[in-house]
Amino acid sequence: MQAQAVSASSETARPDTNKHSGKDLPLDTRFELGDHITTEQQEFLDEHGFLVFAKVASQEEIDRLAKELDDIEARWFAEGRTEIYGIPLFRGKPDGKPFLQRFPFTSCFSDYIRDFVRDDRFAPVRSLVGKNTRVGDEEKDGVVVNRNLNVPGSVYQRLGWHTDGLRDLFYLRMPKQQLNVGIHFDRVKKADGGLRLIPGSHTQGFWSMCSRKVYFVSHAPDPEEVAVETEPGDLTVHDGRLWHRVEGSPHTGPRSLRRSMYVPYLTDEYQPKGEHSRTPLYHYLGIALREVKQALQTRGVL
Ligand SMILES: O=C(O)CCC(=O)C(=O)O
Ligand SMILES: [Fe+2]
Repeated sequence: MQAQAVSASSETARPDTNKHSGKDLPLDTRFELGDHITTEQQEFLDEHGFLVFAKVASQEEIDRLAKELDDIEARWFAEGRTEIYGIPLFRGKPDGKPFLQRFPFTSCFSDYIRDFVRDDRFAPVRSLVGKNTRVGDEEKDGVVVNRNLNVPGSVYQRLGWHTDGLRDLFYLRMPKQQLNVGIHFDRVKKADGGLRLIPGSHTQGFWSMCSRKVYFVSHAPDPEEVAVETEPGDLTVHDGRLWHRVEGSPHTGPRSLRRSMYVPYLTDEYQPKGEHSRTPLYHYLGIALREVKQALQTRGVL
């Protein structure tokens, strides 16, 4: 079965009325971010585990964020960095030129990004996470930017099925709600790949969360998945307990570029990382896989 598309063409700018329950709104509803979260929006999130807010950032802001990334990339290359605060950089080599594909902790390296993620417009989104949220600039992986690209030499075209609660599952505890707030830089329609998620899977039980898919290995479309379509500047919120994946772009070259920025708004115990933080074990597996992939690509096997 084909994934439904959460489409840009559906209604936007829904007024704050509560004539019907947010649960009944179409899965492709694009909400408008106002100065508070409406009842409908909260009900939609509770039911389905995600929300899409249309055009929360302007094109100028997206362009500026993209430029900040280029500057950070140049700086990290000049310094010969392979990891930041223990988190490895995903470094592809499209056309033989180094290209970073996952940037952790960006707000520690750009004042613009640091200020941007603290802008007042995000206050209602932060209120979804909790009462006194902080920006986790140097916690977890910080403000992360992904650059998916489909060209030979890319190390990050797509991402397999997962929930973001793997660490908790490892310790045999049920992950708590963790809301991921993403800013999307590019126009990505269902046919362009992009974020896929299984609505409602955030309320699944422990074993389903462990075993419904093979973490990161399984890429096959699910009959219940929806495709989250985005326009530049859209903001998405998804519950980390949802099953989700990133479908690779069928295009190649620049047309396949997909950039997403995730902001950790946190309420739990402050756990900062720094220059001397150790690399989490599971990242070594990722490093090895990316190296094998690149070696195979270089030899023309992939
Ligand atoms: O790129 C995205 O939109 C999602 C990435 C993701 O799910 C993750 O990094 O855990
Ligand atoms: Fe994820």
